[in-house]
Amino acid sequence: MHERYYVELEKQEKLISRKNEKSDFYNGVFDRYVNPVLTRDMIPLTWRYDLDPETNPYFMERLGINAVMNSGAIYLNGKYYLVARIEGNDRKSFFGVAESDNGIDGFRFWDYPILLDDVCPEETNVYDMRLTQHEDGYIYGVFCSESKDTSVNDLSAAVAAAGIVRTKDLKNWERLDNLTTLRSPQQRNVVLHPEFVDGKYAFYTRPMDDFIETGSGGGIGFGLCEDITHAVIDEEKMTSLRKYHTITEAKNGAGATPIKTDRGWIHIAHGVRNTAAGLRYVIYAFATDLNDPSRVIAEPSGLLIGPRGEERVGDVSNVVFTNGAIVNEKNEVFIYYASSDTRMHVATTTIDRLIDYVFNTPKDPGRSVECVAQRCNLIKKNLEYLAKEGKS
Ligand code: M1P
Repeated sequence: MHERYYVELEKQEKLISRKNEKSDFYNGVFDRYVNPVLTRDMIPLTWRYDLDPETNPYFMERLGINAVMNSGAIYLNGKYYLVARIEGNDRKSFFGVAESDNGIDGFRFWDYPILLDDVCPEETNVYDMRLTQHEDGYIYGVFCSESKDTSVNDLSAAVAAAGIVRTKDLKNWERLDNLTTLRSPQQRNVVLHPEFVDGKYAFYTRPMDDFIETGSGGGIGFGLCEDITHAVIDEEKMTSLRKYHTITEAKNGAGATPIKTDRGWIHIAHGVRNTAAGLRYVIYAFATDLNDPSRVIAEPSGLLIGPRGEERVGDVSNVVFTNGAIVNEKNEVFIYYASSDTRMHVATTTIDRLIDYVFNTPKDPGRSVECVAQRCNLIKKNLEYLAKEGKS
């Protein structure tokens, strides 16, 4: 064995076993943590190096990893699992399962990444899996299946579709047909709802006219299908809409599988706006009706999580993106999010706090003058309160 192997192994062990702590960030809604939960340096050495000195005398990384990001999440038998998007130096993404006992540190990848059935010869890239523990007994993974668009004379043109797999143990994965949406040529950020709706499988979709631009796609869609093994959605209703001069103006997309609460389904999604420095991605939340999960019933104003500090910088800077959250038996909530398409973080809160945030944060009134009036009302209430308490 090359001596450098032991040095690298020790460095990695230190990184994986270091305790994560809450940072001093405070807003009362959620806690941030000092360390990321997954980085490319946590990818097993066996995935990157040839350990045999005969064939790798310089102990060179033969298959490097560029980033570990947008991860689906699930809580099973008291363990926290992330199905991470791992991007090789070759720009191709794939999935790997990382497991932790507490959800905030100690995430360790299993021996092998997930090798999906090779059923789509045209598929070039896969990424951003959402995991849904469905009431039919399966765990579904819905991800973006990307292929080259051969219908136009443009080297970069691509088509995004929703791939679907299912499993019971995160080890054996059965690939099903890609989702077909009859009225949308492209789909990304598709999430399976955990319960049947009107006896059918229900998906949150993100209709798009093209690979990057959503174009006429007005926001997060919702559609039903009879047969998950050959999923076809005819009509997509709109749920959370893109709106002018908000965090969702350019596009938005479903993120974590919706969380069921007494007050409604809580959705943690992403919103995108354009800036002179490029697209800015933030995470926001909304709630839909328990009986009609397509009907938005609460929309707190603005962003829930924005990129801060070091999170701002990476391969695609100024981005935070979520596609996985976990609720444990203590009603603690773990929101997993990637920063700048580079590494994974966790933010923690509770169901009670999330409900309070989603249902009691004022709505965005839509115009500066009304936003100032909204803030003045808060200030007036606070000054009156302070006076009453003798603290003014
Ligand atoms: O680079 C930021 C994100 O861009 C895409 O998001 P959307 O589908 O909303 O455009 C996704 O490809 C995502 O993976 C990526 O993090």
